[in-house]
Amino acid sequence: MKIDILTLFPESFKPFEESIIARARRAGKLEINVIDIRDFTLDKHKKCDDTPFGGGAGMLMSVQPVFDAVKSVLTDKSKVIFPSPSGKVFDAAKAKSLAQNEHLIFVCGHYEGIDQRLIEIFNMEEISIGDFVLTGGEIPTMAIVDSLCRFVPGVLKEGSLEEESFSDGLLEYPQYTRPQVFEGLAVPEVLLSGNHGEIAKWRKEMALKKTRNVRPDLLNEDK
Ligand code: 4FL
Repeated sequence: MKIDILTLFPESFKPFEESIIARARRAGKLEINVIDIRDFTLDKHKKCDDTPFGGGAGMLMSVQPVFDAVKSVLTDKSKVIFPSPSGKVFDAAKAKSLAQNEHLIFVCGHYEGIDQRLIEIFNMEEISIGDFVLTGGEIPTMAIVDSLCRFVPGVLKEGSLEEESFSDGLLEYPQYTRPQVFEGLAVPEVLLSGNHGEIAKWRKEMALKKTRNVRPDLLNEDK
C-alpha cells in the first residue's frame, strides 16, 4: 500500500523510520512518502497561512499550496483523509477498512484548519482521534497511519492481530512474564498450569471484567 503524507512539518514523521513501520517499508510492504506542503508555495516568502473570511481569531492554511500538493500525488485510486476533531471517531474497524485502500493521502492541518472547498473538491474524509484538539494534524495522522499499517498484509507477524485488544471487542487480559514472583507478587496460578482450556477461560473472564470496569460502552450489555 502507498501512503502520501502532506505536512508543513515533515520532520515530525521521523518515528516512521524506526521499528515495525521502518521494517515494513524496507521490505516493500509499505511505501510512505512525506511531502512538504511549503514546497508548493508560489509566494516568495513561502507563506502558508491566510485569514478566514468573516473574521475571527486564528488563521487557515493557504488554499493554493494544499491544492497543488494534493494534486501532485492524486490518482483515480487515491482516498484523501483529513484528520480533524470534526470527523467521526477513529477505531480499529476503521483502521482495518482504511488498510484495504491502494493509495491514501493524508493532509495534516495546521492553524484553524483548511478551506471547506478543499474538503469538497478532493472528497476528503475527516477522521477524529478523540474529543480534543492538538496543535496540528501530524500526531493524529501518525496515530491513524501507524494503526492502519498493522492491518496491511506482511507488516506484522502472522497471528499477531488475532489476540490483541478489540479483535474480539474487549480490552486485553493481564499478561505476565518472568520471574514467577516479582516484588512479592506471584503470577496467577492458572497461567502455570499448562491447561490451555482453563487459561483461555481465565483470560476471557479477565478481559470481560476489565472491559466492564473501564469501558462498559464497548459491551453490548450496556446498549
Ligand atoms: C485531529 C484532533 C483529529 C483530534 C488539531 C489539528 C485533531 C487535530 N483528532 N487537532 N487536528
